[in-house]
Amino acid sequence: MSYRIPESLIAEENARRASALEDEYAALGRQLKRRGLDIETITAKAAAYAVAVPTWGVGTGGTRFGRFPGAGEPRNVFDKLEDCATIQQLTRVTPTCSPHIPWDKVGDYRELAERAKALGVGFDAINSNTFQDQPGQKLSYKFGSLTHASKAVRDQAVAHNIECIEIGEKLGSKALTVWIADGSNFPGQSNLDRVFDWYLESLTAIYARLPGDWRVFLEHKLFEPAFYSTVISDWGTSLMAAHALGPKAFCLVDLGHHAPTVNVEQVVARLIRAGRLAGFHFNDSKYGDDDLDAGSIDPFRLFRVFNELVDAAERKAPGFDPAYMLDQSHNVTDPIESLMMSAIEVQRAYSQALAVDRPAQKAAQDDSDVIEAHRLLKAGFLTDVSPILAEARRRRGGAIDPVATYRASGYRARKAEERPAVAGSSSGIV
Ligand code: RM4
Ligand code: RM4
Ligand code: MN
Ligand code: MN
Repeated sequence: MSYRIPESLIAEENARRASALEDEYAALGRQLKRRGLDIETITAKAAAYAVAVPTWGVGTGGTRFGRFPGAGEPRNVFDKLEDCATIQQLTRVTPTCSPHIPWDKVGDYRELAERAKALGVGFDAINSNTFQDQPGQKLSYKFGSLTHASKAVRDQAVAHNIECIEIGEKLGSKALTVWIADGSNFPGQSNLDRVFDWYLESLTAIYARLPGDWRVFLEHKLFEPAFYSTVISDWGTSLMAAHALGPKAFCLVDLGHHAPTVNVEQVVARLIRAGRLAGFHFNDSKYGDDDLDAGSIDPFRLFRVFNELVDAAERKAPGFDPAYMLDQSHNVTDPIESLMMSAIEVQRAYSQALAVDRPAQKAAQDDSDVIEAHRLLKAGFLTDVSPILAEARRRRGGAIDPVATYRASGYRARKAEERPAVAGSSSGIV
């Protein structure tokens, strides 16, 4: 039997922290009340919030220079599900995981779906992969996939995406996320207009196979691995494609996929206005697509994104139903610890955005009172909502302090014994 953290350990750990939490929660409640805000409303919303864990995130990642595997890494998708379930068990904010094909390919998807159910996790959007060649694959993606100059390669990439939809149906997914590495490294290498035609042609074929209640998420990225041009480089290109494809096509915002000074929250506001915001791949970055832990570099940016989301939810923006996912690479940390922290950082940004006095801010905006409007926004960001997050976890059976509880359990050491390292493990981004 593989090790799972006993509920009794969570209860014991929580008991030691319960009275401090009660004290801090009551104090925060009083503070918020003085500001005209109700703590219980924010706690209920924070508790109902969910963000999906990427299955590829629970393995140790790497860079093009190397990868330093961690102990007890998941060796296959069943191991990955266990780790995802542990993250959910302690944080209660990650009830689903987002699978990646073929990294998570298995012979029997019914067995996989049953295992997930038994572990208490569901499946979010399924991700296709035409940015690597797989063993035994007939044609190479070296020079592109859905936009390759050869029709045969494009057809192969389309067929892979359709296979992903079929797998996703068996797992209970309701969306396909398409990120392609297609682009060029040299000016003149490809025709910037023609590749977009091929993209639309390929995506049209994939779109035609979407089940009625499915959506397709188009993920843009400005550079890497193509270093001169990327076919779906930015939200404008993504939105053009979504419009051309139809109402089930939406634009996915991976926070790391923009130029460093881009105002991402404004991109989010525009996509909401267009009714085409698919959702997010949360992560953080300092220089480029660094795939660092969400909220570790610029928590204020994360907050500003959520400020737009809360605003959209409160004004009931038409078609507003974003899917929330993490997408980051853990090269030097225990991925479970990183993912727990990141999920909580995302939930924190949401809760801080709920702590903005919006009617007062609107009045300040209408008066062109710049400082007051900004001050009200910052008041939300500067609210230490930690007691709200801990209380939301506690009420749902999670850990008041997930990282401390995880460490106390010795989970990783147990997995190191249970999961002897295998050559060519499919875990992580390598
Ligand atoms: C580094 C650096 C070093 C080189 C390695 C492979 O970025 O440029 O000089 O040895 O790459
Ligand atoms: C890409 C992109 C995709 C992810 C891969 C692994 O940069 O963010 O969403 O599937 O990485
Ligand atoms: Mn991504
Ligand atoms: Mn990325």
